[in-house]
Amino acid sequence: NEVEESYIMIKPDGVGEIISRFENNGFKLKGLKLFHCPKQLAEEHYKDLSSKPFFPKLITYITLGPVVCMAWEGVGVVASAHKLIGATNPLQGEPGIIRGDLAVQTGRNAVYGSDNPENGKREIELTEWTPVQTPWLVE
Ligand code: YYY
Ligand code: MG
Repeated sequence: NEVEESYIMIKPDGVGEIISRFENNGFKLKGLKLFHCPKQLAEEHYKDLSSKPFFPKLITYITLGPVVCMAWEGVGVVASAHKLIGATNPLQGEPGIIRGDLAVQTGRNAVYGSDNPENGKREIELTEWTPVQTPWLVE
C-alpha cells in the first residue's frame, strides 16, 4: 500500500475526457503539460520496444503532435491506471475502459500508462528533463 506515481500520457489524438477518468478515481494530479515530444525522447521512452516491428510507427504516432504528459499520485495508482486504460488493442476493451471507449486501433490507442512504479518514476523524470520553454528562457 505504498504511495506511487504513474506517468500517464495522452497520445496526440487523445481527448480531454481522459483526464477526468483519473480524477474520478480519486488520484492526485501532480503535474500536467502539453508537450511535443522530440523523436529522440520518444525512442528513449519506448526503448524496451526498440526491436519490435511496429517501433518506427509507434515513434511516428507519438511525435505526430503534442501529447499531454501527466504525473498522477496515489496508493496503487499504477495498477489502477492500467485497469482504467485497458488492453493494448482497444477492441478488447470493456465499456467504461478508456481505450475501449475512446480508441479503435492498437496503433492509435490514445493513452499510455506506466507498467510499474519504477517505470513511473523514470518516465516522469524523463519528460521533465527538457521543459518545452527552456529554449526561450535562456540566451
Ligand atoms: O502497454 P501498452 O501500451 O498497452 O502496450 P505495449 O505492449 O507496451 O506496446 C506499446 C505500444 O506499442 C502500444 O500502446 C501500441 C504499440 N503497439 C503496436 O502498435 N502494435 C503491437 N502489436 C503492439 C503494440
Ligand atoms: Mg507497455
